[in-house]
Amino acid sequence: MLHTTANGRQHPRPSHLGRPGRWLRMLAAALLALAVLPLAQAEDGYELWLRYRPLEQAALERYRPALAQLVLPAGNETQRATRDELVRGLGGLLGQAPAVADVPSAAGAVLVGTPASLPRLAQLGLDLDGLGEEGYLIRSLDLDGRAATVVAANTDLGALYGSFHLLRLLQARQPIDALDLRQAPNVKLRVLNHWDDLNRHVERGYSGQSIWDWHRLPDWLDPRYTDYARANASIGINGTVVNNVNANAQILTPMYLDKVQALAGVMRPWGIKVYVSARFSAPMEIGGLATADPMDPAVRAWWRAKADEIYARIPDFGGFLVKANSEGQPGPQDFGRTHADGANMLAEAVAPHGGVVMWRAFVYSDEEPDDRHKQAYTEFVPHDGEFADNVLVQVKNGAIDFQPREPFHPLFGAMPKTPLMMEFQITKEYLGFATHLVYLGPMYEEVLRADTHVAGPGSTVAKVVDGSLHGHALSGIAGVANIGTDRNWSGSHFDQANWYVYGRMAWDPYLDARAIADEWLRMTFTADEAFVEPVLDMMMASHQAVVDYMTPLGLHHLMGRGHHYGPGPWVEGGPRADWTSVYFHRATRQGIGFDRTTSGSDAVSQYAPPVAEAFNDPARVPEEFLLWFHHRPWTSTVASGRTLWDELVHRYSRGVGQVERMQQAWAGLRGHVDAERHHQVERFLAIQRKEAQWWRDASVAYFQTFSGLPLPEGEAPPPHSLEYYKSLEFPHAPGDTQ
Ligand code: GCW
Repeated sequence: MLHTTANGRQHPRPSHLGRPGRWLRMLAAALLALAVLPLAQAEDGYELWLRYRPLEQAALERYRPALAQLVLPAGNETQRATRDELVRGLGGLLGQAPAVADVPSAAGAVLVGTPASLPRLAQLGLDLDGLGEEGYLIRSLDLDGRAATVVAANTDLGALYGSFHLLRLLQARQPIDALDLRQAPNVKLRVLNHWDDLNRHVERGYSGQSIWDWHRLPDWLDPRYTDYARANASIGINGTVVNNVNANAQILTPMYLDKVQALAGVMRPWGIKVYVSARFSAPMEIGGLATADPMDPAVRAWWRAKADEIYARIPDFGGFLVKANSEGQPGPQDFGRTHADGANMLAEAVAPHGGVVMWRAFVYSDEEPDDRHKQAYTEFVPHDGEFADNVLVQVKNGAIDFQPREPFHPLFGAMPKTPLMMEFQITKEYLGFATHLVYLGPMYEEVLRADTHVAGPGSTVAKVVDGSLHGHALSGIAGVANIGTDRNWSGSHFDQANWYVYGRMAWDPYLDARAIADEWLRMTFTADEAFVEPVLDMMMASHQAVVDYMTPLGLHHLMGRGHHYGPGPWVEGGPRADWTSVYFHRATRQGIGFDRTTSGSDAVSQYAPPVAEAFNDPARVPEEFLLWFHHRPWTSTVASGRTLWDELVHRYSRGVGQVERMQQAWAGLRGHVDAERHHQVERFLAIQRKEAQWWRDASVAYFQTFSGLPLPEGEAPPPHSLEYYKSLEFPHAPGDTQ
């Protein structure tokens, strides 16, 4: 007798399950479970971490008696979404849909709601203080002599988040008989930024087209929107900016606002607010005004009227995200005004409605000869204290641009009077697109845990971002989405983990990247330890691997021009120096690296003294940032005892070697996971292996023309000439700007 397990393999069925009555009940339960699983069963990744496949027998026996009955209200959309998710989730995981009742009447009742929505909860005297509008508690307790579980919150949204947490516990096979959990998010705005154009092109998108089907909106609401909202709610994301920061003003026209309104309607039950990227010159482009000067009364009135128009349609509209005076985008400086002037004008328009403005600090100017690393700090710090209360300044994790590894941005901690949002990139523009297996959890963790020292030791970036360091009630994190129309949403199965870890760390920036990967693997693939452990190791080592084979030892910005695909350390010339590679690596016959010390560009001095001193000293700078801050001789010695040149080559090869190890580990896992996903990951790892080698070979060939040194012993020479690597062109690489 065979049955199919969560991962699609077949196993002999234990004989004690063979009684006919039980068989029929199980069959009926399975059919019911199928009925509540509207998503496709193919293992194409569509279901993300919400797969809800039946658990193995031991888990079923533990969980079923404890989760026999659902007691929850269904009086509004969020409550119904919660009920449907629990019925779907428990039905799928337990192989039988739980009974739904108005009052607890059996052992194993699960009460879900708020004191207002579920009177029985109000009688329990639960302490909901401190859970705020989004927090929840999950507790095992005795209810009239019967074991029960409560998921309680102050709001329906809190109860929804708690329900997802309960499902996650089952997916991770955690014990649920003595629960006493309290959770509330540390960060208020947990937002995805879609760099999606209105023609469905996604800037730096590697997973198909934009999921927003603008042409068919508002009349056709693709069911994918609901699944998107579910997935985001499951990890606590509560906002989405639907269009590219390189914004088209048309998003603010009535025709598009109709569409945004329709999307907001889908998102609302799941606690997700909709925001749009606003083009600063919109009053001129779609408003017929002669200027967009933020001090011009007509311009201010235009934005106020625009905000009123939006809020009349979308009362819970989140607000605006703005990229201004950056990479050619219009902004207040075009009119002789400051970033604060521009942000405050928009803030004034949305403030009466409770909206916010997320104003990006990703600015640098080609008229400014100073080190690009320094420019955002130089431009923004003088305006600390000038921004309106509902403005957040959104800062990329590092000072250059989402490079494989960057030291934390010196703005974190340097604007104590302004809430600073973190902007992470989830899409892997500089980390191998969607084909390279790179788990970003360790990278996010490294930045969030970095100590700015601005208010003494322990002043971590996480504390700046969650507002606790400088006492801000408003706080936020943004992640540039990796979501598109690909069936698996993110372009590859493992890139789903980056969406997941982003959401989990946005909720709690103190979480551990490994623990999150562990839960994600169990939810997404299988809880089979023989699978989880080796894959966890692969994921945790993957970020260092990509840093090694692309930009070791603090090198940065060495990718192909424009599309950013593949190596391009030779890139030079063109419209601006800081769009080239040679600007950043500064290789000469003598050495390599960007001197940002006090005797160089002095970017180090933008950090608090203890950090600045360490970064400034070649003996104390963390080795991963050596060439970020220092120009070093090829023959200088590094920690390993090797020369810099030898170490560089060693690291390039080490990165390639790590990808080979990932390939081997994955090949050994065939049979532990469905063939469909196993195959795609296997093929993608082969692409990664090939491209890692290409990065290594091209970089070594190029830098050797400077060092003039032989390759260390045992290192294979690049198989092609440097000219060959330079000649490669990729005119249709995905995700390029349009
Ligand atoms: O990383 C760079 C990208 C641009 C992007 C820009 C930004 C949206 O190459 O495509 O533009 O950053 O963050 O504004």
